[in-house]
Amino acid sequence: MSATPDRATRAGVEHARALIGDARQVVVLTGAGISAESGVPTFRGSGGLWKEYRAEDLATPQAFARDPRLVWEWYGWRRRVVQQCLPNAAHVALATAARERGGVRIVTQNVDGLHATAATVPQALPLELHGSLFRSRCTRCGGRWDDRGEVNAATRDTLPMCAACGGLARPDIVWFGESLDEATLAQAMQLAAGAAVCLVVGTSAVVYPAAGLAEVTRRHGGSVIEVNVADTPLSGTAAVTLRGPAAVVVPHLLAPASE
Ligand code: BJW
Ligand code: ZN
Repeated sequence: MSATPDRATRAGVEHARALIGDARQVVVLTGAGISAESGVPTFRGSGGLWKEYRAEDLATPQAFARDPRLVWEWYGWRRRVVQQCLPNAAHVALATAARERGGVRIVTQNVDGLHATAATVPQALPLELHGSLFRSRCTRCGGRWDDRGEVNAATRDTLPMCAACGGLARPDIVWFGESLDEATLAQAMQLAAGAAVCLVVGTSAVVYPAAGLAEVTRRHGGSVIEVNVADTPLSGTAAVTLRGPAAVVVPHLLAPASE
């Protein structure tokens, strides 16, 4: 969508605004696309991380067991990239809606922390389904801690370690084949089931169980609104599909009626 949406898009935006306006509860499911305009690389599609790197080599427990240095080197680079990025207009519009309108909860697959940076009140903090780039976890004692530090992956001995037990640390991220935190997922499912609208922003909707949240809302009688620059498996069943960049479309959807 350009800055001046065409008629079809305007009708879609108005339909979506009406659905959101009428909804007591809105759950927002976000993916890497919402942070694209902040400069955070997405995973799939042209320019995505999985075009250059293999998920099997970097984002599985087997990869970490095989070569923790390689995996930490990649996460150290990702931390440095994301630390240069700021929330964009979509993150800010969602945080503002969560603060001012009430009944809006954000569930994110992203590990970049940008929703949390944009949040000014606790209800705007997201549920983070896949963990955080800025948290580490001990592979021995399971302790977790905030970690924004530079990663020195020169040798195995310089890798991040647990201050409590000296065990090897790992990124506190949910890799392929690993279970999501049970309580976080249960809360997300409950939000999706109780929402009149599931607003899905910038996800390819292929990674489960996150992608299933929109279907949970639909099965409970709610509507799905999708914002994405491309088609996804959700596009066909969504009540409204809006093609355009999140930082342009999302603020249009959530601006108060008088604007
Ligand atoms: C814009 C835009 C703009 C661009 N504006 N839009 C077969 C074998 C083994 C496992 C499975 C299997 N089948 C299913 C599974 C389960 C698996 C899974 O779903 N795999 C599928 C890929 C097939 N899921 C899991 O393993 C999960 N665990 C689990 O299910 O446990 C139980 C179980 C275990 C074992 C077997 C079966 C079940 C865990 C999933 C963890 C995902 N982790 C990652 C993190 C990686 C590393 C890291 O970040 O450091 O999470 S993978 C990666 O994908 C990351 C993301 O959160 C996730 C989703 O990606 P997302 O956000 O959708 O990004 P993209 O890049 O895919 O899409 C961006 C979108 O934005 C695109 O649509 C663009 O068009 C759009 N866009 N610019 C708006 N400006
Ligand atoms: Zn430990």
